[in-house]
This record gives sequence, C-alpha cells and structure tokens, in this order.
Amino acid sequence: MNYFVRRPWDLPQNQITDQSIYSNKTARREFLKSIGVIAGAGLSASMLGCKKATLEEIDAAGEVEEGKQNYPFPRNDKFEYGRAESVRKDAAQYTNFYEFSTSKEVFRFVEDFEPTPWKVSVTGLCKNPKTFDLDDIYKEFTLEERAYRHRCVETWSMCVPWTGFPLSDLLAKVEPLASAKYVRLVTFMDPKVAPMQQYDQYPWAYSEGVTIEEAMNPLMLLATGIYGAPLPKQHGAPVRLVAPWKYGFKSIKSIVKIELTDKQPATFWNTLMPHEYGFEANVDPEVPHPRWSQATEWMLGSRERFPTVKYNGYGDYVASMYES
Ligand SMILES: Nc1nc2c(c(=O)[nH]1)N[C@H]1C(S)=C(S)[C@@H](COP(=O)(O)O)O[C@H]1N2
Ligand SMILES: [Mo]
Repeated sequence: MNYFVRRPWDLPQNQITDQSIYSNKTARREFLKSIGVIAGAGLSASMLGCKKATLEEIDAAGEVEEGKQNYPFPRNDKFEYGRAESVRKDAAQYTNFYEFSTSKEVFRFVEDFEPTPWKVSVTGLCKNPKTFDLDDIYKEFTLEERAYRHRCVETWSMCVPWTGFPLSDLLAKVEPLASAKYVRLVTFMDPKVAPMQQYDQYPWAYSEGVTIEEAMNPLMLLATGIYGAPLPKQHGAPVRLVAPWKYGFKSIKSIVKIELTDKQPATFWNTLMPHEYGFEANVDPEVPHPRWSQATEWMLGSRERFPTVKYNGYGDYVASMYES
C-alpha cells in the first residue's frame, strides 16, 4: 500500500537497521540493496528505482519450475476482460507482497524464497481434513485459464489470465460441516526468506478470510498459474487466492493453510488498519477509501484510467450474495 500519511508501522525500507535484521543474510542484503550499496544478486545494476529491469531479469528472479510441464491449461472463454490484457512484464514487475518488500519491485527480493516442495493443509470444521502437495493439486482438480480483471485497493488494476480451479472444488474434497461459516487462508511464515516478517508491527502471518458462501462462489479461484505458466514467486507461488470482485488484498498469496471456522477470522489488513480495510472489501466506486477516492482506477503499463465498477464488474455473479 502507498502511504501518504506516515504510520509507525510504515517503516521505509532504508530505515531497517536493527540488529535482528543484520543477523540474517537475506535481510541484510535487502537492506543494502534498498540503500543502493549493492545491486540485486543476479540482476545487473538493479537498485530500487534506478535501472529498469529487463523481462529476462524479472523472469530469472521469479520463475518457478515445478509444475511447468502441465501448462498451458484450456481457456474458459466465458470470461473476458472487456479491456486490453496487461503486458506480462508490467504485471510481474509491479506486485504487492509485503512479506518481501513494501516496494512494488518485489521480484528483486524473492531470491531466497523456494516455493518447492509445498503443502496446503485444509483443516477445521470439515469431515475430511486433508493436506495437498502441488502434485495432488494438479492431479485432483480440473484446472483452466480465466481472464480476470484485478483491482487493488490502491487504485491500480490489471487484466491477467490466471490458471486455477474454483476454491469450492477444494472444499468439496474436505466436506465442510454445516457449522462452517467462514474460510480462513494463511500465507507461509519464514522470516529468514521473507525479511519483513521480522517486523512484529505487522500481524504476520498474512491471513485472509471470506464467508463460506463467497468461498463457494464459482468466480473464487485458487490459482497456480498466470500467463500460461506457474505463478512466479512475486505473484504468490505456488498457490494463491483470486477473488476478482474484491479489492486485491483479499487475494492472498503463497497459501499454506485453509481453515474452516464458525467465526469471522482476523485478517492482516483489517487487523492493522480496520478503518481503511474492511473484512468484506468488495470493489465499490461509491465508497471512498479514507485517504483517496475509489471512483476511478488505472491500468498497469498503459496507465489508462477507467471508471471503477461495483464488484469490479462481476455483479452478475456475486451481487445476489449481498443484496438479499
Ligand atoms: N501474502 C500476501 N498476499 C497478498 C499481498 C501481500 O502483501 N501478502 N498483497 C495483496 C495485494 S494488496 C494485492 S493488490 C494482490 C496483488 O497481486 P499481484 O501482486 O500478484 O498482482 O496480492 C494480495 N495478496
Ligand atoms: Mo492491493
């Protein structure tokens, strides 16, 4: 998130100087990179804000091999952007992933993140709790490609082809109990590879939550890929949520745990700043963020502006959940 007002937890990266950070190789390198002492490892002269990275450098930083042989998956042509698709590089070089960096150039900080092997445990109020590795996911579910718009609460937006499958298919395998009212999703926790997790001003691990009804909505995807290949690290490898009618912070990355509960779970941004980031977080042009308008949005790359549409344009699929 871009802070116009400085908050105690909004530490600029170049003020990260405490001992806990220095005690760890990755974090120390991030700090040195951020103040321009060294260039990003494997990236030529690439301090933040200096030289623009090439697509090859961005790919080298983020690429994940596991599962690659399965791609591409068939496109579901029920879904269309209604605008130009975002250029792959524009999406890959401008991402939000606070575990690694508060900058958008997350790809410069993911070197030590190894999303292989990976396991997602599905637990809580269900008959048949189960842990899936990535192989299980590719084998047990019918994956497809979908063209979705994505709208960040900060007003940037993009149109990207995700590969994934409905979250409801995963829930069907574990058989939720009638008492399950919410689904809580949690990101990995490993402060050694994700240095921002050393800051306890943030409510790590990143977590999100949706109602069981939202989780069952066929638009809600668990994504393993983007642009016809496995998710690069900075996009949330190897498996993330995609909730296209909600602000982007709901679309939690690099998920390790999915839990069925009977209570609304605490979530990362809602815990940190409850007046700015609601639990429901449906895209709505008429409800301004306390610090900016949500009436328009701009596309990554072209910077073209569009009016924001309620539910990000997915009202036909989701409005009935909120208007009854
Ligand atoms: N674990 C985790 N998931 C996250 C975030 C994050 O910081 N950490 N940022 C969120 C925000 S604010 C947005 S807009 C989307 C961005 O997805 P993208 O970077 O792949 O475009 O990821 C969301 N998921
Ligand atoms: Mo976002």
